[in-house]
Amino acid sequence: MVTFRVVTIFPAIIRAYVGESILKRAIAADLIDVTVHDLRDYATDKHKTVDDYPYGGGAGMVMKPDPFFRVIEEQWPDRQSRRVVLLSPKGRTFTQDRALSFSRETRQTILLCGRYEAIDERVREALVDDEVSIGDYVLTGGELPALVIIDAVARLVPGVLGDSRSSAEDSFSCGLLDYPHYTRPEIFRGMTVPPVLLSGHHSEIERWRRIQSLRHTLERRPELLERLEMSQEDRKILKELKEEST
Ligand code: JCZ
Repeated sequence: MVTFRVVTIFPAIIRAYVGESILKRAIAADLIDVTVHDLRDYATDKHKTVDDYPYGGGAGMVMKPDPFFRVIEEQWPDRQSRRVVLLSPKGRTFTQDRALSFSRETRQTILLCGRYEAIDERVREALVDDEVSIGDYVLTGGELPALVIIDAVARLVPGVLGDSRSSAEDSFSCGLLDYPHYTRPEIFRGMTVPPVLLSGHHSEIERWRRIQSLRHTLERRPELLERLEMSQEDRKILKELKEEST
């Protein structure tokens, strides 16, 4: 089972999200397990302080090391059975490939969510195995990144999506952006559905979808095409799409 342990001063943020929809079901079905640990419970003073002023001065507060050491040493003392992940804009970027490797992790994944300006460097030095960013923008804390990781990983665990949906068909799993989708009605506010989708010709529908995926990827994310394993047919379609745009 894939197990996430989230350390945060805002446990309600994590519980709210994993308590709904697909993650709620996956947890109830014992496909994944998420527990939330309030960092303040591991502060030792009467005000439950988890931050302090930075040595050397400067703006903002720094998270104290002691509560992190205490929660980890008390809850997960065995180094071999844990993988401590710090969420931070300084980490390596989280991708679909990394989501897949998290989904195959046998150790408990411990997600450390910071707040404030920074975290005492000795947490990294002594406790953190892996530092992960979800993208090049700055948030106010690690809770949303932790939820992004849990969400992206959970849907790759066999059984979580149900058998009618396969994560293998996703954008990024196949290396291309998704094609356009339509549902009823056939005409909505004067806008129609591409006739090929109503034709019942399955091979033509597949080809149309492949063309659309290649078109959108070429227009919006051309760098994804460099990593793609392309068939002769794909190469021909791409050549035509490139000629179209000139
Ligand atoms: C703690 N601010 C933790 C992570 N990818 C990404 N963007 N922003 C973060 C992040 C920001 C934070 C903290 C305070 C993570």
